[in-house]
Amino acid sequence: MIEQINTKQLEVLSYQASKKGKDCCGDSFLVVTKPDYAIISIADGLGSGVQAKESSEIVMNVLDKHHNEDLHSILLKCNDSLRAKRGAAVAIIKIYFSLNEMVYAGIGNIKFTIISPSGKSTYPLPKMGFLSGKPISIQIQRFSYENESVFLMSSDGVGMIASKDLLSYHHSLQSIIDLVRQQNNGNDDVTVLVGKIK
Ligand SMILES: [Mn+2]
Repeated sequence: MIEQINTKQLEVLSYQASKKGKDCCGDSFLVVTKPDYAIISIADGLGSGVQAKESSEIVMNVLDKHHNEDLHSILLKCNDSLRAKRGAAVAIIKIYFSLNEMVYAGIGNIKFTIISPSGKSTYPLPKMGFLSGKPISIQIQRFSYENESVFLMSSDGVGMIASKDLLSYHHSLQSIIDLVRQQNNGNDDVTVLVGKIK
């Protein structure tokens, strides 16, 4: 399933597929676009199937309700929401358009890379672990970006695709999605968000 979001400031394409033999994907994602900021996030529920989906969906629902808050308090709320649930890995970016800045926080294995028009790539590393209601240490990373930067966020089912290659300017957003689809072997849930900040 491919979905597209296109606003004045942001274009995002998403692709999601379930693990082979599963009728639902344990990953969830959310894109929120506002005039002055945007939120982009993927959560990967531990395991697969319905219980994984439940955890990742809870996180996205919390995020959807609190996207106007700062990333630190959003993450604490997401973590709290998973008490007595399976748990989830998550990465969130919040883009502040007028500042040309974004903040990033990640816990667990969701990859995020952003490449500037001149080819400079930034890939903030997540903290190890996952959200499960237990105390977490949150690390917020803030960096500036140039307009026309391209980014990729993906769950671990996307595997060993070099994001640098993916994001080279020879590819359109659609061709990046096509490449991910071609390489998908069905061994895990797959979620990918590729976007361009205009
Ligand atoms: Mn996974």
